[in-house]
This record gives sequence, C-alpha cells and structure tokens, in this order.
Amino acid sequence: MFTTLLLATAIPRGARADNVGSITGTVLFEGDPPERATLRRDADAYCAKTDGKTPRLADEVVVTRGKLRDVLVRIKNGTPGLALKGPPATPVLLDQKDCMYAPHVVGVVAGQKLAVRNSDGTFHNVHGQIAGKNTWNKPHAPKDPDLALDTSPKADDVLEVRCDVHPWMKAYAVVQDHPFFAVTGDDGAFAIKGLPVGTYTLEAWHPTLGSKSMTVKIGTGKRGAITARFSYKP
Ligand SMILES: [Cu+2]
Repeated sequence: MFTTLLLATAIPRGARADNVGSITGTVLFEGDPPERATLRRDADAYCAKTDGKTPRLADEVVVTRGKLRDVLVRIKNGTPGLALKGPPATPVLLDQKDCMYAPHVVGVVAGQKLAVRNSDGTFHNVHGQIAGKNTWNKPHAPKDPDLALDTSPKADDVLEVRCDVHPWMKAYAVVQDHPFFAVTGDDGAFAIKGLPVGTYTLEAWHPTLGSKSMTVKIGTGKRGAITARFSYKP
C-alpha cells in the first residue's frame, strides 16, 4: 500500500514513467535589434588590453542573425511529482573573463550554489542582489580560488550579480524549483527534456526584454517531442 502511495505521488495522473517528452525550440528577435553600445573600459588597463583592437560591445541584448541570446526558457507552472530532492551538489559556474561575466544569464535550482571564477589578471568584486536587497559582496583578487556563493532557496527569484569596479559587468542567476529550464546561446536554441505527459506553461525570460509565455501540451508518441518558438520584437 505504501509503495502504491509513493508511486502515486511520484508520477502525475495519466503519465507513464517511461513516456518522457521534450520541448525544443528557438528564440527569435524579429526586426532590427537595439544597437549595442561600445563599452569604454580604459579605466582599467587590464580590461582595455583584453579588448585588443576592437572595443567590446554591451551585452544586454545580443542578437545574432535574428536569434536572441541569454533567454532563460522554463516550465512555469511546476512539474508535479518531479520536484527535486534537493539542489544539485555541483554549482553553476559564472566566470569573470576579459572583464565580462560569462555567461550573462544562468539558470539555477533553488538552493544551488554559484561558483564564481576570476580568470582575469585584475581585481573584481562580486556583488549579488535580489530585488534590490544585498545577498553578498565579495572581493575577488586575481588567482583567488572560485567563490562558492549562495543563490536563493526561492523559485522565481532573480539574483543580479554585478562588479562595482567595472560597472558594465552584470549577470543574472534565475531560480527554479525544478530542473526543466535552459538558456539560449548565440543560436537562440533551447531544449528541455524529461517531461511527463501534461499541459505546461512555457516561459521565456530575458533580463531587459521581459517575459513571454505559451501553453504547450506534451502528449504520447510523436506528440511527446514538440517544438516551440518565441519571438521578441523591437
Ligand atoms: Cu570587475
């Protein structure tokens, strides 16, 4: 009896454990993307040197051939029975490289740590805020070991990370209470796998362009692998 109950909570009604679906897709930016400002980084000679001959551009909105980078795509309405038993032990890596954060947007599971690395030969400080409230502010000298920093135990929180030494440096860690999310790269592509049959709200989140959502249905057989497309416009 106890086993039956456990199974009943582990698998949503109507879903079969062996029938897992996937959502793959692309995030587009249609029309002319906003112009990326040229960053002035000569206040720090190290940063300016990593620019080489071509000045670096702001990374708030990065569009490559109509595809939008740095969009976190996630299941928004929860995934009954698939909640994690705790955050993954492996932290999510945020690198400070050439005086930029890489990546610009990461997704984390509630409670998962952020490993912040300094790959630069200059001093950074790592300043985290959630909704304007400080979470930590750490000095990070060259060759210092990675920092293991708390994110947040609360789904939907957005942890904003900045460097007060280099005001153009900004990154975002977006919190989920499940593992069903992905962040787009230069190709605008995302893939979320391992979903049971069901109806989901799929949300796209971008730091400055905002959120969009749609309803998707994972069915059986061929209807288990669906494609989705989000489109942002100027
Ligand atoms: Cu910095």
